[in-house]
Amino acid sequence: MKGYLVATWKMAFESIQKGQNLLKEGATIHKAVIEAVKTVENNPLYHSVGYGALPNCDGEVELDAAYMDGDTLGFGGVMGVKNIKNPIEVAYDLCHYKRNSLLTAGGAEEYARKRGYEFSDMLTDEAKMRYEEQQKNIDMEQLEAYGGHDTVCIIGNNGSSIACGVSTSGLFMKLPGRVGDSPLIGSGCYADSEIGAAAATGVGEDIMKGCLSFAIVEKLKHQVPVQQACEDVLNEHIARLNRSGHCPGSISVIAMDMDHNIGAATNQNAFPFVVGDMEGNTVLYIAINEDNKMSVIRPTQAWIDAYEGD
Ligand code: SD4
Repeated sequence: MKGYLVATWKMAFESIQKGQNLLKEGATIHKAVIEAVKTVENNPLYHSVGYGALPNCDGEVELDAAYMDGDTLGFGGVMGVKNIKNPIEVAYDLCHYKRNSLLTAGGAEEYARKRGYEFSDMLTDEAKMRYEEQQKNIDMEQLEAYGGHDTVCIIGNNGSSIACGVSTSGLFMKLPGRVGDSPLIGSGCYADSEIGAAAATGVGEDIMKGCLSFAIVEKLKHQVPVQQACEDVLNEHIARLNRSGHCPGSISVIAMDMDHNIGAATNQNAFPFVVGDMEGNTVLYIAINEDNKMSVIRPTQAWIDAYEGD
């Protein structure tokens, strides 16, 4: 499949439509990606990104976001920020500088305040309720990324420029201050307009062990086709984790090359992702992993109706 935009998870459907409309109106790839990510951040129905995201084990919403501009290799990221309405905007802002690219918690919040970004209480009543229900049974070693809890990663490519934006609240019930792969260049995302881009979602601790986004872009650099690159990197990494005796958590990846070819892979039964294609359509696909054999298909309406994640 080919497209201008690709995003993790079904929840990104409207945001990809938004990005496509912006591109049609002549917006830059950066504007299209940022506005698309913001659409997910602003929707309280999605429990892992921006407003409405699930909190850490102290009941506080801590958000991570990153942006990488494939033209300049400029990247920016914020980690563990509270009450910044659109963390992706601050990450994008930071990608323009050669220093101070990654800011954490208080420093990031102070920067955002000085630069005039909007602040808002990000904890919804529903997220608070889920937190109270969950509190009785947490095992820090078993925290998982799924069960309706997913990071948005959006890659956009206008043929000459590629970029990637990522936004997440990380893992539900994480320790305060915990940071996953999402805001880290090479792990959560990587973009190079001479090659392509990749992004990851799932258990950050396991994704970081393989710097998966960078690893996929490296394969693209050596002319491995994009679907193959996603599958090879994921399978090799899962095998490596298994050899170390470490049972890997959930991991899914997306990637795009500069010819707009798209790939996706997962170690889950099914991983939904959305493509804004070359004909102007917005299409939901699922990557399916059956006994380590990957396929990418369009889901049936019955599958969509039964889907319970974001
Ligand atoms: C993290 N990778 O913080 C993120 C969480 C995620 O789907 O992707 N959830 O580890």
